[in-house]
Amino acid sequence: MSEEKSVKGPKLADPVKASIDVATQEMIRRSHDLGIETVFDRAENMKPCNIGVQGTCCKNCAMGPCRLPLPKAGIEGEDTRKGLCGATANTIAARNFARMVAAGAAAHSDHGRCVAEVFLSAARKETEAYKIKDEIKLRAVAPHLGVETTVEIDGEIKDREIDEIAVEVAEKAIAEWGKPDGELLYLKRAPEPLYEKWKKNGVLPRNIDREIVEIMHRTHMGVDQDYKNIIKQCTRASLADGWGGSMLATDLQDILFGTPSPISSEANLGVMKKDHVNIIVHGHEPVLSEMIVAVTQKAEIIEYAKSKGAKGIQLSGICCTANEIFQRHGIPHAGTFLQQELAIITGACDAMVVDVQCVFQNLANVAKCFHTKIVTTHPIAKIEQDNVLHVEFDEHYALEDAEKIVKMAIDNFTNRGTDVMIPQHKSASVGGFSVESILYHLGGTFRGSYYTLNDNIINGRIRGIAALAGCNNARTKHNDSHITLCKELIKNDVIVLTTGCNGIACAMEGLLTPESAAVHCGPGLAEVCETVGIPPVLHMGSCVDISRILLAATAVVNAGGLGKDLCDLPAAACAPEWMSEKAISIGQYVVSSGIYTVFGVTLPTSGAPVFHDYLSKDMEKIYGGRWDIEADPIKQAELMIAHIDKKRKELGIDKTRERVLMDMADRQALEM
Ligand code: SF4
Ligand code: MSK
Repeated sequence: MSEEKSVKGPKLADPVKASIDVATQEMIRRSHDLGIETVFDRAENMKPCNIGVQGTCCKNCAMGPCRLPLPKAGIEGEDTRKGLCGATANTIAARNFARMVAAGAAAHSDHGRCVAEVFLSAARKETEAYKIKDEIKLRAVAPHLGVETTVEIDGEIKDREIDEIAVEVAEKAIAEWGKPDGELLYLKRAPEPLYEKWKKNGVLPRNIDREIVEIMHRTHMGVDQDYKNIIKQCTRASLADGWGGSMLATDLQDILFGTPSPISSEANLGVMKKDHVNIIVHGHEPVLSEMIVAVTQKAEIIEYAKSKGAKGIQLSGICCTANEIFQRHGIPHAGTFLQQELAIITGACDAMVVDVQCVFQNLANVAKCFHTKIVTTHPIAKIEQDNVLHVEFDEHYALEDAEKIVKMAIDNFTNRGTDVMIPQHKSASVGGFSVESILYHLGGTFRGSYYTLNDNIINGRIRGIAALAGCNNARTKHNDSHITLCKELIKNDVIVLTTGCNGIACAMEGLLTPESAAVHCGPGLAEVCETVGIPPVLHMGSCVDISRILLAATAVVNAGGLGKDLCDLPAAACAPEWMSEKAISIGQYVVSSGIYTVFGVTLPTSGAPVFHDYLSKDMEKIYGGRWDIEADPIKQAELMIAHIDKKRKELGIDKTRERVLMDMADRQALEM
């Protein structure tokens, strides 16, 4: 039964209506008992602006804001709505959408740039803290950036020194943000027909920064006033994110910190420990969190914690920082985006260490009610409240900075009050499914391709592939769509690849375990999972790691039998609870890469139906992928499965068949 407290003043969220997660519900109740406001309550008291939701409010000059809501009766005849300058609803919605793409691409790509700069310091041996960890991946990535891995000496081909390769890779990578000519080097990693499609349509990104800057120029008052032309630039900037900044971030992080391979852990607020120093890292860049992991594992630091009366140090994470250290070290997830305030409300969080993106300013207000120290670490992301500490992280003194932060948290353990309540709920999880580790599990080192995965898709045991990603959104029930959609897909034999907060939600629900296959999957997928020993939901990392999904999909194409382009695959994507501008950039590059993509919640295009139709219909004719909008998670699954079935039919694999081992000739016969 739902509950709502009737008190005067601001409305309080109903815990049962706010989240499907019992730990979250418990902590919302506790926040009410303690009189602490959270995002769930704010969502009750502030409703979104209807015109903003429709995407048709323009504030790009001081003659506005010009607001162009859709008339209640709809548009009959010609759409005569216009702003003071004459901008149409389509122009305004497209400009707003483009600015979201620019912000999202900037966030991912600036993250990538930061990693590239640290990588260069490590390659040049200017820092002791960071070293090249995965030499195999460095050698694999180098050719994609035009860096030779071998050298001819006296007529003999020899491997080049790893340090030499690393410096050159770093320099080539950094150049991708601002080189004066050419195109992004990673674009050629895409299947050839897709690359050619981008080329033909004039959307090959020139460099990462330029495409983002150009969006800001084109959407300035009085510049680009053709929604189709604006969306073309959205495609170019978003590709610079997915196949540029994000992909570089993933590769360089893997080389520096290790390419993920399957690793087990736990997820939800119950991972916090009452008798331990609890440190939570939150944000996105593993450059900082990797150092915190290293410091918290040092024997003398653990001893220091014990000297303060703690039994040890419990490190956990929120948002994509959590995904980064989960996939490489098995550090547990404390929760998703919407649980950040709740982690402090446990009373047991001694320090929350944040860097960039998805960090609530209200953390500072919540922390005021407890002993929790909020530590900002990034020069571009400070919080103005005076109870927030800023320890600026410098890669040249990374371990020292991390040690300072960890010791601060340990010292703060003794200030913890007695009113501590950590929900007991947590679930086991297995993550670390990089493109490389999927190759090991679902491919075959023998053939060096995704052979087994393709074989199981062709024979129908696996119906198709779904990529799930994205945030939580306080306008929808926390984790409800993530979990309902995911369960519906695996029930229908669709294997799920997950990143971001969707991955954390699935971890909290126990869907990242091989055992969950027998409980939740259709018979085909269950059999594959059981045979290979994998979960039906493969956690592939953080938001920038959606680049892994692009490359995994490319590997599936290259393995043969499922078409020649990403748009041929029986695959679909969804961000059921999205909220961030990064999600819009992701959606645009996934669609422009040929994948049918459903967004939940709402899309800021509804006030401009012609523009919306362009995204949801016309884009498919150009790139093979298209946007769709559907708030109901069961319907999202139905749409995705219908698309997967359509692609199976086009591939000629729509008839359920007995499993047959196919040789290359059979596969070639299936090629379109
Ligand atoms: Fe209004 Fe045009 Fe200015 Fe936008 S750019 S605020 S539509 S006058
Ligand atoms: S953290 S962008 S809330 S997925 Fe990448 Fe989660 Fe969305 Fe932030």
